[in-house]
Amino acid sequence: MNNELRQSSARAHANIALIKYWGKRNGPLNLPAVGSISITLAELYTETQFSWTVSETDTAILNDEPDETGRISRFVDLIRRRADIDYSAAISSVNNFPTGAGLASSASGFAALTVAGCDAANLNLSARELSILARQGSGSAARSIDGGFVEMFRGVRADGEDAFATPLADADDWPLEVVVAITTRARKAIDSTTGMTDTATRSDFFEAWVANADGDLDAAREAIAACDFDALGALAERSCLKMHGLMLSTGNGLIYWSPATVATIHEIRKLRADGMPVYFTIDAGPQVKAICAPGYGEAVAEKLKTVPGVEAIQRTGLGPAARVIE
Ligand code: 2P0
Repeated sequence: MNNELRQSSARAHANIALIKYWGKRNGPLNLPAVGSISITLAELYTETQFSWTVSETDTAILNDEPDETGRISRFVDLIRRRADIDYSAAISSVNNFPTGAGLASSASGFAALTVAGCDAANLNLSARELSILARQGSGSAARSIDGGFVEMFRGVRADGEDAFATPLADADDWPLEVVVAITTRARKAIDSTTGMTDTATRSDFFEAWVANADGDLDAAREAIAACDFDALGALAERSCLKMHGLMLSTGNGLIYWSPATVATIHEIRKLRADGMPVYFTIDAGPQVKAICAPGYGEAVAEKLKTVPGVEAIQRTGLGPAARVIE
């Protein structure tokens, strides 16, 4: 039992996968069916304050709204068990970007919670241990523990100790730029966890998706090592389209795109045909993320602003690892 009522705050950045994670090999431990490769984003982040309290219950306020799902409290149980603490937790978390709309808020959210909670519990965990813990909150959160270019391993073990993320390259090694085209700020109808379960059990294409993942990961790792923008961009676009094909092919036919999503895809392909180094990726939501070669973010943002239905544009570079803040 730790008698000290410590508190801590952490900041973790959102990430977007260039080679996508979709589907689980184990639900409760959040073990991914495929590995993934992501970039961590500088300008999109979550800040979380975590305090131990003598209250009877946990409280978690996420962007001014109480968490009524119990998901946060179940995650804090993992920290309590590990640190042998039986206090309740008071958590307050703020995203500087729209929540639950395909901008990876669960990634930065659970990564920030992991770092702040472990610090408040006086646990001194390695980045790998933090990633394994964050994964149990949300699969993509394992990647937001690290900065720059990050690879998440699928792992084969039943206990998940080999399913963690690790950095491939620093943000400064290859300062790609990202332009996020926000096409709606509404929360998505089907959350990722539900969508993934639906896909794994109901898409005829799921086995092919899993069988081809390692080849995409190998090729993306090589493209990052060589700073080969066209190779990485083409792989990212294809991984995104394969994932959305999988989503479309479930029994429920998951369609995360809006008309403006499709319009933005076509604009990005037109820009590329005109010589602009830009590729798109899209997650479980309607926003389009344009991946731009260094120095092209501003020009791409100016073009995407004019696409009908694009409500807002957010530009970002690549960001750092999750960390404790004052
Ligand atoms: C990714 N996504 O690789 C993929 C691409 C969305 C589309 O990881 O069930 O919120 O908590 O593990 O991490 C979003 O899924 O899902 C996600 P859970 P998560 O970024």
